[in-house]
Amino acid sequence: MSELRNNWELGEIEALFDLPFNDLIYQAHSIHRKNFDQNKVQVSTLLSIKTGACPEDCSYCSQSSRNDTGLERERLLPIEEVVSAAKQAKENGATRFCMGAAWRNPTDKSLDHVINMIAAVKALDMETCVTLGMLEEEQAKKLKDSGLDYYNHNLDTSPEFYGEVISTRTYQDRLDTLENVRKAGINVCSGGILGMGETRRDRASLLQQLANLPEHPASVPINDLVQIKGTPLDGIDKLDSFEFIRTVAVARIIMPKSYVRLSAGRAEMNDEMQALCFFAGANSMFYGDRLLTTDNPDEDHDQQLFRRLNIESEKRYSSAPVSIR
Ligand code: SAM
Ligand code: DTB
Ligand code: SF4
Repeated sequence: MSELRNNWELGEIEALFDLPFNDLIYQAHSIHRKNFDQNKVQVSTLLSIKTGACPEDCSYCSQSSRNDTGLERERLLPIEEVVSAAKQAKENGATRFCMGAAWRNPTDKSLDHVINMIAAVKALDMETCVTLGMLEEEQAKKLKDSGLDYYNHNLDTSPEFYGEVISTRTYQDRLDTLENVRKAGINVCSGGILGMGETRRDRASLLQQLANLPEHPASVPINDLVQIKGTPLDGIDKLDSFEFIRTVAVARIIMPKSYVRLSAGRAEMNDEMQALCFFAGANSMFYGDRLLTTDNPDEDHDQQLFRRLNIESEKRYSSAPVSIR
């Protein structure tokens, strides 16, 4: 059994990043196969349940009202639309349905609507995940009582680089939300975005923050920035593919039992790069031709990729909390 550590020093993580590429992915893959079936990938499908007009100023996001991205705003979706999208996702093979809302935080009234959605999706025997922005302790408890399995709330980047990306909420706000989620007994899903102009040290520092939380997040989404016209980060230099794969590998090594999710940005990755990410320890991904507001590879393509790599999607309809201790 691999040892789970919550006391990673930045220098140790940077040293992993600095390893020769082959040594790094060999180490990551060895840890991966000790902890998981290396030929299985968990698949989640996303749905934007409330789109656009977000008061936050995240400089990567199509949904911030500060960014003139031409996105049409939508009100909270009716529950019937959510259920029909979830049914479709299940038919297509997803085991988890993730609902995202462009909010700074949910109001108590909107939370009640989301709670009804969670109950309806759970009734389809799917795992549920929501990402609704900052949460108070009481709100997290209500979500737990509704049977929610996962809450996604990303740290996004290192504490040092964070101020370059977002000014309307602090890093500590994010850590507080994660604490409220964890204390309520909901599985934490938290990761970040690469390719926003951060340094390798920032990537190491983001992973350090995640690994040194009191418990490793059950899932760690690693997003490659999707550049969106009208956002301040549009046009920034793309991150080198091998650096992305290195980050996946380091996440796998320092959080050996967490699901590492190959998240946004797959539409611009070739199949070979995705295969290397799976080898380096990614074992989850978003499946379905849409993320929240941008495109994801289409399902036929992903099914073909899985067949070419003999990868099976993980069938796991349990709603029991995943113990990663
Ligand atoms: N509004 C809520 C929040 O920010 O917590 C939930 C939805 S928000 C869209 C969820 C996450 O998606 C963000 O924290 C960010 O990590 C990721 N994301 C958003 N836009 C992205 C983009 N253009 N490229 C990559 N990841 C992105
Ligand atoms: C996460 O880390 N990535 C997902 C999910 N959590 C909510 C969102 C990606 C969004 C990509 C840009 C878009 O489609 O708007
Ligand atoms: Fe709003 Fe979330 Fe987009 Fe930030 S990432 S602007 S909080 S929807």
